[in-house]
Amino acid sequence: MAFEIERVTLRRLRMPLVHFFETSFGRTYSRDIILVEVSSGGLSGWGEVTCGENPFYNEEWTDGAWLILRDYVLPRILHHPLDSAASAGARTKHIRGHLMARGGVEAAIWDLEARRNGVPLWKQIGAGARREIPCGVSIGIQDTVDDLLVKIDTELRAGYQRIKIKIKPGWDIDTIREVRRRFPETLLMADANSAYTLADADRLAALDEFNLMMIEQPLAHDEIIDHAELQARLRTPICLDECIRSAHHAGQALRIKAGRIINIKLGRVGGFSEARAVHDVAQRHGIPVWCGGMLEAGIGRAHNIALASLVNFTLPGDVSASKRYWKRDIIRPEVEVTARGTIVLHDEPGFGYEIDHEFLDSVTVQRESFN
Ligand code: OSB
Ligand code: MG
Repeated sequence: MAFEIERVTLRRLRMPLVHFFETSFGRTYSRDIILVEVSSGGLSGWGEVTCGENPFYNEEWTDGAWLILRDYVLPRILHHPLDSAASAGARTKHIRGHLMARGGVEAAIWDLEARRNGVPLWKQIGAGARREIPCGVSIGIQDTVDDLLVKIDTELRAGYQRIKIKIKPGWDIDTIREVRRRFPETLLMADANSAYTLADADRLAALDEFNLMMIEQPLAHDEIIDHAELQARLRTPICLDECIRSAHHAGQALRIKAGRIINIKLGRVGGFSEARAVHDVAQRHGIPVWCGGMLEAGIGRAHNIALASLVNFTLPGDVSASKRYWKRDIIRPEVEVTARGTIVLHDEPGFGYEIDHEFLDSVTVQRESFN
């Protein structure tokens, strides 16, 4: 049944991380996160814009996302009849890029649609292939290898099924050798966030001996041809993250064998419709996917959990417990991980958790409603 978005509220939250998170492109101590609330017929759907505070992972950043939403996305969404959440993405297709900003709105509309139908979001997107999502953790670059080993040990004791560590030139071969010496059997992978070039192929091939599950996005954020060349020289599977922004990209990358695994991030591809399409392309190629993370607060985290219950999300993802990021999350209950290293799906309508409005208000630094 068609519906119309009558009001959109944007909120900008400021939430300090419990521990800094360092990647090859820099260190984050605190997150600035935009939440999108779309309202229609007395119901609200919620989405999270997953871009960083700086345009370093991709070109998007919080300040820019606010402006794109205000000036370009929301005018196309408000008071326009929508047949379904699946048709929402097309309303902003004329905007080049800015997929995380657009994806935050698209995801909110899916959440709204699920609530209108009284079903959990995972059901609304056609997922629910498993009741429990297998979970891994992403561990940033630390000040010392000892710090890293302690962190890995803590996460394994908590039950997480696989460990991803961030790497960059100088924090790679020797670091991974130490990790492997201490944890010979652990499912282990490394994420370079585009820190290398094809000239580093020998250095990356030296990682083959450590039996990594995969190396994530070793080369440029916008590059697939070099990844194909590198993959041909590595035994370790390459997992593509930054360079896959659409199902079309995924199809091209898999056709030229640029990687053997895809990390799907809801925001990076512009929302649930495209995430599902990327998932389907990978499945047709016999390529497994897993759900990436962007240090989300509770709402983005809950959306990731729904997404990760699609059938081809067969590998443990980067979706983990709220308490790894936040002293207190904006949802109740917080996202928790079982001793088996899984997150159990919730059955409530929409994204499946309550918003802790009092706490949300206390971390909101900017708010604007549009109607
Ligand atoms: O490349 O997967 C990435 C965080 C910010 C930006 C990029 C990435 C990440 C992570 C963290 O690896 C995943 C998470 O725990 O949310
Ligand atoms: Mg990554």
